[in-house]
Amino acid sequence: MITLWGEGRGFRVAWLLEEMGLAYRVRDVDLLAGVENDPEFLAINPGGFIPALQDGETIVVESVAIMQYLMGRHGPTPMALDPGDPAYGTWLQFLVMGEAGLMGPAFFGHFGQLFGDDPAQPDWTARQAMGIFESRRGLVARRLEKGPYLCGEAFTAADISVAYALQWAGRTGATTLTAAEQAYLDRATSRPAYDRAMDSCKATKAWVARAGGR
Ligand SMILES: N[C@@H](CCC(=O)N[C@@H](CS)C(=O)NCC(=O)O)C(=O)O
Repeated sequence: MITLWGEGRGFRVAWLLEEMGLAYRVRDVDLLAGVENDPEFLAINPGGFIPALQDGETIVVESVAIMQYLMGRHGPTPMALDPGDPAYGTWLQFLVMGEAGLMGPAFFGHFGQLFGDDPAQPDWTARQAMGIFESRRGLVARRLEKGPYLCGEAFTAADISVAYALQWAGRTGATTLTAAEQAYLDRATSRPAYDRAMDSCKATKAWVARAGGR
């Protein structure tokens, strides 16, 4: 049985697990309670961050690496494009960019602005991080002018990676989503696998409900 340790970006993993029809359980990890109080989790990821995936003897951290692991180890799946597919490069680019160019920068940019020394005057790092988020977001917008999903007509894991980041940015107030981004998220999250992942990720579901979303 696959175990997903922790939610947060682990929601991406739960969504993919549901899309692939793989059995799993979610083990809650409460970072706010102090990860040092959770030795069972620290034995899985001594780094103390979430998510982590446990699949038999294999443990993987980094949400996008976990996604690639699942598609490689438990595929084939329509969530992954074949290297021979003309859109393979685009797929890989947006799969990685969802975290490296969107979620990571938005997290540090937004919280750097909110909790920096002077919220009225965000420092260089916070401004730079939000600038990176905005430029990558522009690439997503240009891509979505060409089709309903990042790789055209087919919904893939690249959409899970990017949609999670856009949702987070909208929910936290890091940005105001455009009508096109909102329409994209509405399409992506209308999938039954999304609802099932929400049901598995109880902390995420509660947070989203507090934020007034779905
Ligand atoms: N790039 C990582 C980011 C992981 C990350 O920052 N997770 C947050 C919660 S969603 C966390 O555990 N923060 C505490 C820490 O990094 O020590 C991923 O995609 O999995």
